[in-house]
Amino acid sequence: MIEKMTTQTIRYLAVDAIDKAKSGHPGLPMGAAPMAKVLFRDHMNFNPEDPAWKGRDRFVLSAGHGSGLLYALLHLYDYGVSIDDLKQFRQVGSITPGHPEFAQTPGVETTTGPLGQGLANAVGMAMASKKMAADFGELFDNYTYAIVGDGDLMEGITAEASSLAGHLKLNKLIVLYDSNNITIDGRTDITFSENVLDRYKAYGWNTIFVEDGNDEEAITRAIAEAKKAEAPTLIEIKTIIGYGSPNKSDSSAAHGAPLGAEETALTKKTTGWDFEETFYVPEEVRDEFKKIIEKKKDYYNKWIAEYEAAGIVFPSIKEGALEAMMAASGEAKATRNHGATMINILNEYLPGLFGGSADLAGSNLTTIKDGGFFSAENPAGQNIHFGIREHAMAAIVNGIVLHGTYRGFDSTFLSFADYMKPSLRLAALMHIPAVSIFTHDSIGVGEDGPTHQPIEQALMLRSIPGMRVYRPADAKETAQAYYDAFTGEGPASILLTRQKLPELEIDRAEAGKGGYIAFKEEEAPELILLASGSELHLALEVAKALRGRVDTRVVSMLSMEVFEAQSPEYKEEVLPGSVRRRIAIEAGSSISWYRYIGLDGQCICMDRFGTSGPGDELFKLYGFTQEKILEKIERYLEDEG
Ligand SMILES: Cc1ncc(C[n+]2csc(CCOP(=O)(O)OP(=O)(O)O)c2C)c(N)n1
Ligand SMILES: [Mg+2]
Repeated sequence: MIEKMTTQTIRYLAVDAIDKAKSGHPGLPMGAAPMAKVLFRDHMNFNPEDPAWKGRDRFVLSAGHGSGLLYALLHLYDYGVSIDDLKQFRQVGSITPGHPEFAQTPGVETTTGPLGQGLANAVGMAMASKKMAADFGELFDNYTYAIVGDGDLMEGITAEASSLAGHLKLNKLIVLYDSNNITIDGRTDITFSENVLDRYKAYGWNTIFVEDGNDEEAITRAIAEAKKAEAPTLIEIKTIIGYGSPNKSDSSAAHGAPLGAEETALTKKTTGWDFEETFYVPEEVRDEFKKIIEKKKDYYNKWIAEYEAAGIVFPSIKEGALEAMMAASGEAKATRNHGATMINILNEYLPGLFGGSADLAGSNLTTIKDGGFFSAENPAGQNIHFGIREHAMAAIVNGIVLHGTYRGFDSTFLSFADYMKPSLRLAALMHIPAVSIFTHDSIGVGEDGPTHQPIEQALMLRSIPGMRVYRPADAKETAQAYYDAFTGEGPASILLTRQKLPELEIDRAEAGKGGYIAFKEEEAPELILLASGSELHLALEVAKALRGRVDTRVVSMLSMEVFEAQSPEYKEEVLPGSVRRRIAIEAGSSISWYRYIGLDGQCICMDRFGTSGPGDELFKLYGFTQEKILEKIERYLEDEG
């Protein structure tokens, strides 16, 4: 009796919250309540009083539209989500937003909603747990659980992440599949006909099938079995979406609209829930959850005692990283080569670097020497071979960072940043310090042609709120970019060249401010050239050639976002409002630059795709030479007067 009541309490807290909000997705919570209930009750180790406890099991609701289910559980487990909070579901400023959002609700491990991201985050979390166990001991060898729906399993990112998880034998990753054969447009037979468990077997996963999503005994047994496996496990659990609703269950009508007062009343009556009151939690149900919490706390206290006895010390940051990186520079090289130097110096100062490349390690140059490669056999490895799986790579790095101990990073060619965009966006939304290193910047890539020459990717990255984008011009700017990216707040992208660039002899005192004066005018600036990366060199040459003709200042725009964060006084000092003649030079889309050039300025940029050919010839072909730029400036000065 009490068992049925606890399950129904979870279901109807979600249903009532959705009805009250007149918005939300009741179908998943109603169908998946039993699996979530036994997972939390019988298997997950957690302590609501210490949500950041390093030894906790992680839970990801990848099917984030089912947020009502998670909030009901967080309420019943005393995470600080009150009945009033449930009544504020989906309202402005509430801790119960439409989809689960990291850092807004205690107990929410990651932001989910864009389908597929959550499972890939869970893979990253499971990798971080494996590494922690290898680095700091078995106390950290926790489980990672996820609930996914049909939608998650259709998404490509899930295939990438699951393939890697199988390869890495992440045996402590357990995924519950809410298999209800329904998505928004109807039954899954209109789009989805592969045998999912066979697919996962082929990925190297352990698979289990549970025929009846209401058979709580069978589900808890399946999870117990999964915990013994030597590979990650997918448990397909057949459920009925909107379970219990006479007119909406087993149809997409239950997916994304409130049941409504009438249907809710009918559903409650049909399923033997006789309480009139909405948001009702029977006393005996409250007592039941209290008992479970006490048991969880016993385990937690035992864990803490063992942890304290073990005297585990987490390494801390050493002072002096930026100085060491600045001192290492000097020789003219491609900025990707400077990057290789910087990440290896950083590794001596910053503990916990953990990341790698999507099959381009030899090109991205992001490998940590002597760090070893992470694998089933070597879970202490610091470098990750992600394989050619860019989208999952970025989401896995989010999972690694969210896990809380490691500084995750990824790398690929800049032109493939688009493959990662949905996960980069979520890193920014969560404001987590995931770092991406993108090499093979601009038409400088050359012979591989327009498919590989990024034109609009810097713009794309800069358009993500909270993403710090760095496009360094030489070794010292690369040092600054790496230091800032890995020690600052929120995500960062570093854009690096494949072609060699000269080393600049300029004052770097203000390089940490994102934009700074790289070449000072003789008396008062009559023209400002703004540039970043490889084009900064060109801008400096041009400014020197203009001596005597027009008094020119060059501003290096290493990072627009960092510059924007400076004081209005500093920004005015670097870009005085009175100087209206401004020219931005960047071998990429001009759109980023309009915020700086004003109505009287001009862009010398790349607003078209490039072509296959040697990089230096392409710079000539598209007008990125001193001569061509001087001609343009001459015309500009004539037009502007
Ligand atoms: C990337 C992405 N595409 C589309 C959506 C919109 N969407 C939300 S839920 C959903 C259907 C999901 O079906 P399923 O996972 O089976 O959930 P169920 O209907 O069973 O609750 C879709 C298409 C989304 N949230 N994310
Ligand atoms: Mg479904």
